[in-house]
Amino acid sequence: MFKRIFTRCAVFAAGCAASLAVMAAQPNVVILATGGTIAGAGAEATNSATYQAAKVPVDKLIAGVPELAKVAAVRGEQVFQIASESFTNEHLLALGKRVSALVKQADVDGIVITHGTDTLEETAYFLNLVIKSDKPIVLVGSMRPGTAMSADGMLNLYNAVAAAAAKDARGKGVLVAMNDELNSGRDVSKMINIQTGAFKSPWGPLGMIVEGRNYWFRLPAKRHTVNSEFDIDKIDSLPLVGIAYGHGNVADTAYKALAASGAKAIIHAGTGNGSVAKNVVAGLRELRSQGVQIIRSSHVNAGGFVLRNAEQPDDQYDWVVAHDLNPQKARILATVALTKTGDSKELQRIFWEY
Ligand code: DAS
Repeated sequence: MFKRIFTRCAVFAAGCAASLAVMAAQPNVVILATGGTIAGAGAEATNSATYQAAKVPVDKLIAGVPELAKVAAVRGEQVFQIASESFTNEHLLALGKRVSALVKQADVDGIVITHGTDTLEETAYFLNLVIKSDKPIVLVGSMRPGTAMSADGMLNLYNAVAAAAAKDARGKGVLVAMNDELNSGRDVSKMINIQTGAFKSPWGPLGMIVEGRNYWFRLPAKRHTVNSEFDIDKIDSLPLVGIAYGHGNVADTAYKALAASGAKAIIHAGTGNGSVAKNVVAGLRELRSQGVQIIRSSHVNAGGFVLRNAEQPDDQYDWVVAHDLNPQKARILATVALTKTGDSKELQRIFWEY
């Protein structure tokens, strides 16, 4: 009888040791939840677009994907519970500082941020610029709430955690895991606002994630994270930068209103090659003379590309071009860059390098 009890204890102890060994071997991933559709809920399974965002708490998100435990030891923090169109510069700063504190911890191997899809691309680029770590930081959202048929949030979250737990995701900058793709936080944008394949990079994804494994095809070419000159720990406020849309029959009204509201820079979301209507040029030059930075971007959807002195004499007007960054990305870079310099030539260098 003693022999049987001893054998059972030995088996139990071996089981505990094995599970402890697995847990000890598993990477530690922290999920920072901010809200969005991935935390959304609709009334019916047919409601793929009619729902309330930012309802489901992080512990329920984690409980909803038990398979996460197979790829990482996961814990969650509810940083915000908002729809991401309502993100402010203060939200960006608070989230950035939490990420910065966590990546410094030896018991944190990677971070996942669940986020609304509307401004996910902005937050991803912001963190790409200011977090001084090569640990994987992966943003993830969903295009459908978890209550809908063929919801995409569960698999997106599983993929994001698997990527954040993987050593081969280190040093690639901030990543976005949506629809089985791994995109650069710099390049990716929400190109279609109703499909699970909404997120695209004009220059293609960095890789794919299939059944929890990463497959890489290219690396980021621009400066990010550890080789960025910006550091969230040295930023305590972010300047106001506005965006004004270029279109037919445009006037300089919006540009002047943004400047009057205190914008330190205005992103011109221009047509084509960031073109500026001739009856807006004088207004922009006047704002530049008052110290407001003018940054030409393009609102061409699948990827604008603005060249200096192509259709506008940027050297003569002392304007900056946003290179391949769309207006919302250009706003993020200008906001971060202006924490360090107000010199337009320095700003242009930064737009070429980041
Ligand atoms: N309102 C959107 C947001 O929170 C919902 C979503 O698509 O995540 O960004």
